[in-house]
Amino acid sequence: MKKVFAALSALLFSTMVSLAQLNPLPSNEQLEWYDMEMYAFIHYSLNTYTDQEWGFGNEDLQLFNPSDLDCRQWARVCKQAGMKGIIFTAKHHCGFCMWPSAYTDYSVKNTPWKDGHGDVVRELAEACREEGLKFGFYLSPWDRNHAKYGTPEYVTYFRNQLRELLTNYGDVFEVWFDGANGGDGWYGGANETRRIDGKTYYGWAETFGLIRELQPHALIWNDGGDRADLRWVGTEAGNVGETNWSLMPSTGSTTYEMLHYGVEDGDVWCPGETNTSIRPGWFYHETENDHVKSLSKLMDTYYKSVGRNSTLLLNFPIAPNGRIHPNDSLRGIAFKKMIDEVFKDNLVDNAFITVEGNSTVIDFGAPTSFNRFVAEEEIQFGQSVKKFTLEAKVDGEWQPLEDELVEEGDGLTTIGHRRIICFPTVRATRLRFTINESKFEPKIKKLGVYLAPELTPDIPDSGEKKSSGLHIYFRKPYMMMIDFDSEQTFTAFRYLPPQDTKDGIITHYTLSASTDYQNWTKLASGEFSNIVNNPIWQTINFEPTKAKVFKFEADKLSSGTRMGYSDIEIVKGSEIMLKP
Ligand code: FUL
Repeated sequence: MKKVFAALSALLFSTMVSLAQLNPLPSNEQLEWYDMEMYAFIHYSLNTYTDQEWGFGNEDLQLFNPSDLDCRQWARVCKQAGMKGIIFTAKHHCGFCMWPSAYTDYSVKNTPWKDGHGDVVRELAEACREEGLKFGFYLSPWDRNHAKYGTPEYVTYFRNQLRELLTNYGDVFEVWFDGANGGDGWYGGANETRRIDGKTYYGWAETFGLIRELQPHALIWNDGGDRADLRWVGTEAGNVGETNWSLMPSTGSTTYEMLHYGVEDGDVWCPGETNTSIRPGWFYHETENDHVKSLSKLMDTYYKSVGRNSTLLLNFPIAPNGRIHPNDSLRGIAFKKMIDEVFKDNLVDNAFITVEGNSTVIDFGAPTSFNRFVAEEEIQFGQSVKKFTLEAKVDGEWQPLEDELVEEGDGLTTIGHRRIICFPTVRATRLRFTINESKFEPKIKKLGVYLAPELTPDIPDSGEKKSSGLHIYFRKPYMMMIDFDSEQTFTAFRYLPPQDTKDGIITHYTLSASTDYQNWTKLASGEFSNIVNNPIWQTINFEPTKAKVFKFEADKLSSGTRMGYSDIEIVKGSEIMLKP
């Protein structure tokens, strides 16, 4: 009898396991995470004082001495901007620790700030608790300061730091392991390039185990190895695919397509988190103060993240004085106000609903204007909907509606936790929502119909390509020449990498100038940090230089064999531009 029972329970267990594999489900922590909708990233480190995106690892500790560091201001601003938590760069690639780690001297404890007695991580964790925000941290696996980076000793160091952060600062909701890994750096003075295999070097299974043990409710974000709880969406531009499955295969490498659209028949729940910055860069640069994203851009980002079965991790950089700059805070707060405004009145609340087969008809009783549709699945039972349609009854005729934010097709594919569809305002008596294809019996939790105020689109810059007025030619696939009719004085060179492909993006460059094509002066050489994931304008400043021709060489490309560009600008005159 016992044997029969054991066999039956084994059968039941294996059926449950295979059912779970067929329809993987989110954990409670993942369900809570979706409901956070938006939370903030905060980028702050020595880079803030060197005007860099990636520090090399040898930046002077004396630079860190903010006059007015106020983590409560960060938390208040983030809360007012609708953020439900903060993920802080406890350590960025430069290796500088924003807490007094016992395992390195390269931290706040050896800076003039508070005479070395300060701890930014502690101040922020406390501020978050006071404001009712969740707290998380970013710990860069890549460390350009550490002498042992690349050896097993560094992995022990990395885990020791992780342990400090997981035990000394209260509850942690998310741990973020950046995928940028290995390359050149200071490495304790070695000043060399070190390559590691991001999938194996850090021993992710054991590293994750530490987190599970010390903070069992923390979600792990990782794009460089074993599948974690959350995935990158393949871009830092602030959008995930309109088709967005929360599933991934539990093992194996991931392509951009998998990250951006998820994998319909994946065997683990691993939803995409959409990360982007409120400005072009992740760190503060004074030159970007007038480039804080507009309200319409932020709303577009919201629709393409929270509105596509994802969450939005929106970065606020800290300015050198130790506070969020007013331009960013005002825009962030206006963003939250606009979201509240758009979703203030759900027109479904006063409508009459009927269900006809796979269709739900929302009858408004009279011609009603609207331009947003929202649907939510009961995702605790899995993600089911593959394809749906929307139709509005205008003057007695059914008219199809399409997602105006997608370039191809009608965009009406997956739903998941929440799907928001934007379309031009229609005046209709009814709206029909039909589920055409699903993986299993779908369960819809909520429907919404709204009338969003019209937003003036971004004021675009003239859109004119600056390079079109330049005489550009290539001597070699990795050497660009730009020549002018006459000798003139120049002060800066600007490069906008290709925007639609990673091929040809220059990550390391040399720039030289000449007045006669014979004698060349090297003006600069170096790295364009994070240019692959965030392909924004890069500025190379130099002392006012007389030149007739510039030689711009690609010392290293991200991929491909030919240097690429979207735009080039060469600044004349005597005024030096600030970076970037
Ligand atoms: C990237 C990093 O290299 C950037 O500096 C930034 O931290 C961003 C969030 O992730 O991969």
